[in-house]
Amino acid sequence: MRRATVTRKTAETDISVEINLDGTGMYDNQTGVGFFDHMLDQLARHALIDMTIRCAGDLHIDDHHTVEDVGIALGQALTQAVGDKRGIVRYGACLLPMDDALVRAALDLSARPYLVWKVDFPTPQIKTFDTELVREFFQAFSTHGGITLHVEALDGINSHHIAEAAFKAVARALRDALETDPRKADAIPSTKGML
Ligand SMILES: [Mn+2]
Repeated sequence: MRRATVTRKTAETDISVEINLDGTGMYDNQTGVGFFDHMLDQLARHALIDMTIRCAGDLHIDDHHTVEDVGIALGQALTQAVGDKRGIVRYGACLLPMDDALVRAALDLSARPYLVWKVDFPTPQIKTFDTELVREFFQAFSTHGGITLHVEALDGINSHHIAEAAFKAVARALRDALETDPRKADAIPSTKGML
């Protein structure tokens, strides 16, 4: 089983992340930011990653440190759990509709972090959650997870749907990338011989 546990404590946040990449998408995510928990639940459920996250963050300031630092810790956990990437598919992509929203995600578990983010939100907030933090999460997650990640919203008029479609699209792409390639289960998926 590809599992990892990461704890990360700073003056701003105190985080624990437990994941199992070979799970069934069970989740228990409690960060103190309701909408963000809802998004992390989508990531777990649709990537079929078992995920338990706790964060005690400085929410009296705003949600920024909590969202960014959970992205860092979750990315670190992914890097640990995926190990040398032997036998995995490596690439994944998904075109995901959710009502009005349509989001495309394509990713490479390359160890070369790069984020292309073309997602505009029609509103600056979803309830009290700042929509600009969605990008902050994926920037941190892709950097520390070693992911080349492209996300583009092709359509959408509702911020909740656009954000949720983005998380689900990345989740589905991640699920495919993490699968074992049945024709090459014993090899690192690179002509370089390492990733
Ligand atoms: Mn929702």
